[in-house]
Amino acid sequence: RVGLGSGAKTERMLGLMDRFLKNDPASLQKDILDHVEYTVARSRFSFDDFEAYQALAHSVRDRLIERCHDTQIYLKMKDPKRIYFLSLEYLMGRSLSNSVINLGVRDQYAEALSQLGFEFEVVAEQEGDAALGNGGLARLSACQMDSLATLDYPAWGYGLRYQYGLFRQVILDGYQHEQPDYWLNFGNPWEIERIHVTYPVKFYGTVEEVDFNGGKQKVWVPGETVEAVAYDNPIPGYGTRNTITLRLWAAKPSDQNNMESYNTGDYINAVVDRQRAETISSVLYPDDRSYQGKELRLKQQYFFVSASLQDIIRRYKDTHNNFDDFPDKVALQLNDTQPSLVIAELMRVLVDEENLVWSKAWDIVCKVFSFTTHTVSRDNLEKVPVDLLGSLLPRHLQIIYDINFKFIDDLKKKIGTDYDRLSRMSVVEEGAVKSIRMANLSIVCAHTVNGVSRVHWELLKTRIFKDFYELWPHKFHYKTNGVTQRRWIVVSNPNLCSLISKWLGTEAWIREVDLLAGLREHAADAELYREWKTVRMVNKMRLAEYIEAMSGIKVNVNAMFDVQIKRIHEYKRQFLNILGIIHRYDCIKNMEKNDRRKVVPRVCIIGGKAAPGYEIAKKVIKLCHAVASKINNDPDVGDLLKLVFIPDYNVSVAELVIPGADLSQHISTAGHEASGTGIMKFLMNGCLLLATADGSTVEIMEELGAENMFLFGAKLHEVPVLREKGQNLKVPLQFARVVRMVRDGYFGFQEHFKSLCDSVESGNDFYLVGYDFESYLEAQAAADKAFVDEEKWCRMSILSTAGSARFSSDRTMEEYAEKTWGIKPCRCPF
Ligand code: F58
Repeated sequence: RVGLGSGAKTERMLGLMDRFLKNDPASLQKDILDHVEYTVARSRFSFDDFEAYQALAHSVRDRLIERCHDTQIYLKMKDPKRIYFLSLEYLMGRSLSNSVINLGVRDQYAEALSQLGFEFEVVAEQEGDAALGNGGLARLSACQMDSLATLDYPAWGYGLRYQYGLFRQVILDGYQHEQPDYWLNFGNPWEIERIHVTYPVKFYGTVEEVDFNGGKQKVWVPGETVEAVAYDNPIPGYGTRNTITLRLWAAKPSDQNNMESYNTGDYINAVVDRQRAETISSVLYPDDRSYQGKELRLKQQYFFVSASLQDIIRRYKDTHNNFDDFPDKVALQLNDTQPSLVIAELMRVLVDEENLVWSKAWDIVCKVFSFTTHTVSRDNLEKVPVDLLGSLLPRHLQIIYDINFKFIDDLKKKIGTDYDRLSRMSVVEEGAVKSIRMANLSIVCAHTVNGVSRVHWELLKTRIFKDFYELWPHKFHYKTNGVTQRRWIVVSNPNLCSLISKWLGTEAWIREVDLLAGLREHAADAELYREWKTVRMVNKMRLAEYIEAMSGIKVNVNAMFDVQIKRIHEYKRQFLNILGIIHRYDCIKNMEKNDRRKVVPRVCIIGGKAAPGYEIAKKVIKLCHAVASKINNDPDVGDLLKLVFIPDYNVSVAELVIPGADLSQHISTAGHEASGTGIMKFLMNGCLLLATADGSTVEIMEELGAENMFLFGAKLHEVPVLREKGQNLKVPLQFARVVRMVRDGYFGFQEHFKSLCDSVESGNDFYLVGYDFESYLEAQAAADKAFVDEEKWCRMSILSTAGSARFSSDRTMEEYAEKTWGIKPCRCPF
């Protein structure tokens, strides 16, 4: 093996430089053809677009592997403090375009392909999405990985390699149906199976006390062992050789159990039984509402956490022989509470296996963890029933009890015998189902608790974690979320990307995003307007083609494209959007023919998945289809209004839709969206925003100026007061009218929509759909007015992109690195 270290070795290493794979079009072409022949096993004289994709992907993969290895060798030599990002969900989407752009070889590949008679865009379209997550939290992890790599941070991502990602949404008769996502069926060239990187993960069993050093020591005697196998997904940085790794674990049967059953003669059943181990990593839970206390889910969590920690400790031990420096070398980031069992696991390893005394172990644990929460509601916090935890992980339950015992003991000394408060803050919740509060456990042990926007931080301090904030105000911070401009401009909107670079006179903004603000000085330039509008029109045409291909609906590209794409949720209020569309339709119908000429034509686009068990959200999808079929077939309306539901919304659909949107809606009831990140992607792409003052929108408004967006709705502090009013809350007549239309069966399915209508009836309208309706319509009218003034609209659009720099995940990751993790960039010099 060649390693780095001594001068001579480094020399030798540098001598190997010219072994790097070459990136000129001729070399790339040869690589692609080799992969067609030897990897895909098709003839190089005859292969189709999909096979071209596979070969191309493998050739990119070779380059990624090379960089991954170089990065790891360099990091090993430098041994900096590393950040380990633990998340049970990642929504990576497609990898090809992103990888070749970040590697700086997109044009070379496009040329190589074109000489072979293929078109890069067509080939890239062959790729399916990696959808190992639900929504915002999962896509955020993916954006952050891209930023960590680009900014040269010594980072690792850890997660689970689900065999089935988020379900595919199929619409039949307007109803959502869920189908499994067989994403691995055609192979996955973006992962590297590390058959030698495996760890045993144990479950069940008992805890026994044994004599140790003159005292007693608790020992866990597990009942079942499953093997975790590493699959590495390289994440290339842009403009750097650094390529970090997202290591995902798959469950495999272990050789360590069931040996007995082989000897009993029941060979077949023994094999089948072993194979069941694989179910742990088989499917992603598709609910993004709250955590479920299901055994399989808990198994997934522990499986992922245990394997990751073994890997992290193994790497640490490569260069250290005790744990004194652990907090100086390792930062562990908990992406919400799903990974929080790792706290008990690290305590167990340090105390039971490494024989550290409890206080020393606890000291280490308290220095390494930081916790980010993504929720605003106390009701959605994760609770694990004690019975479940006790049977699956008996030793961990004891450790959590011990942590809590000491915590409550200290707390009593500080706050006395305020039993209500003590019981609220306890890690253990007493009650019908005794449970562990994973958020409390995380807060107790983390040195930092981060919210995801400023508003979210306020809510953490004043509502959700008020008791903890009062105890430890220094722990609570926020890092406003961001998204990566590489994926959300460079990959998804190449025309806008070139235009921005042209007007800024540099491509440097792709790494130094603050440069985007430079567009402001051109915001009144007529030439930029012309070019900006052309780019936007081309994107709209691309979107219109997609809509027609998918739904058969022809849309007018001169109409305003008004988009709401995100998970379907009551708090996100897609229902409000649809009721607004019904109102618009109703107005058009009741207008004199001549007046219809004044209507600003709209194409309303809605997309998103509802959790499979979320009845009311599924009804919203059905309503959208019912209303669409009425409107889209009404000759009175024609091109003035169209409603389109985009099925199976995912990352790659977002990449197509966002650049083509004129207006996007982010209309959650104030106080319900922790941050929102979709809005940032629209902002970067010069789409105007119609939004409530919720989550990160408040900060976006400060950056852009309220005059450059369309804001409406009850403010955060008004919401509780309005809810108090209940039935006495005044709702506008137009609202009553549109709800009545749905209720009376104007769009059919009267019985089906009853509960939906009931949910916004006065006294019952928790999300204040009725109350906000009037100001919503006003904001929509303001958007119509602005759209007619093309110059004004274009200026607002340019200012949106120019004002988006602060919402880049590069900024978020720098803040985390500096303020939370204490890590520094470590750039591979090769
Ligand atoms: C989302 N949370 C927030 N949770 O809703 C959104 O405002 C924020 O922008 C985003 O995180 C990123 O910070 C979210 O997506 C989940 O999906 C959980 C999955 C597990 C069950 C509970 C919800």
